[in-house]
Amino acid sequence: MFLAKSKKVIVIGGSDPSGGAGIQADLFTLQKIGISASSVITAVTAQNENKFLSYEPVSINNFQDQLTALLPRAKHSIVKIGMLGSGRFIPLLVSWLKKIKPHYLILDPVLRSSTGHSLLDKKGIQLLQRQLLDWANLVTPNLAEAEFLSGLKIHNLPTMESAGKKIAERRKGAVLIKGGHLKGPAIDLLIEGKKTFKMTQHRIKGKEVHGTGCTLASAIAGYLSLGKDLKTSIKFARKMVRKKIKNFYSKF
Ligand code: PXL
Repeated sequence: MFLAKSKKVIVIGGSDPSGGAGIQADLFTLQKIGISASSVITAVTAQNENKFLSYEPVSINNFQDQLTALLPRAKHSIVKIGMLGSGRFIPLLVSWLKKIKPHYLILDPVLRSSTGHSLLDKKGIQLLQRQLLDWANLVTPNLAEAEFLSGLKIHNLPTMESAGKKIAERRKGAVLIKGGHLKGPAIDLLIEGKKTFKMTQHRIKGKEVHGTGCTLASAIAGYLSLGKDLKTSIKFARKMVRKKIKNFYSKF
């Protein structure tokens, strides 16, 4: 693959020792697309697909140093943010974003693990909404995160679209709501300005697969860095998520 034209990708998030989610899943996904990305670790989690034991954010100095270490290569890169773990990182992250002026910023507003453990403190939830959300060219909430960001309850496709539009109204960037937790086919909605695009796939039956949100957002970053447009990048990224779910079930 000729990658000379690909833009640099930087992923920011938590470490997951099981490799299913977090930075490990991001780097694995990007490597599959042929991209060698850089990463900034926000927190070290101890978990697997069934159980969350604990997490510890890195120190504020270490977080700042990781960002500083990437400064020389970060200008105009594509940045994907996942688990932040602590609100204390957000002002530092915003100053860094102002310096590097990312070509594209994807924010996966991770609030909880698939096993239900909180992955962002209270201050972080506030700052994410107040300081970070407006910077993102694309935000990729799941239904629970979309309910939280919009303040609306989601029961079905029309309420999912209303929530997406409400999040989109407040900002310039696009919103991709992941509808995997609704019944029926797996539908995601991309809201760009006043337009909504519906993306549908047959549902693969079974329990939720850990880390699909990380794979989706990092694959979108990867395809964007290869010069694909947003809709094509999402389409290809959804295929990768489908493969991840199929591979997971084929192990049993
Ligand atoms: O899928 C969200 C997510 C992101 N990052 C880390 C996680 C999880 C979910 O468990 O553990 C590190």
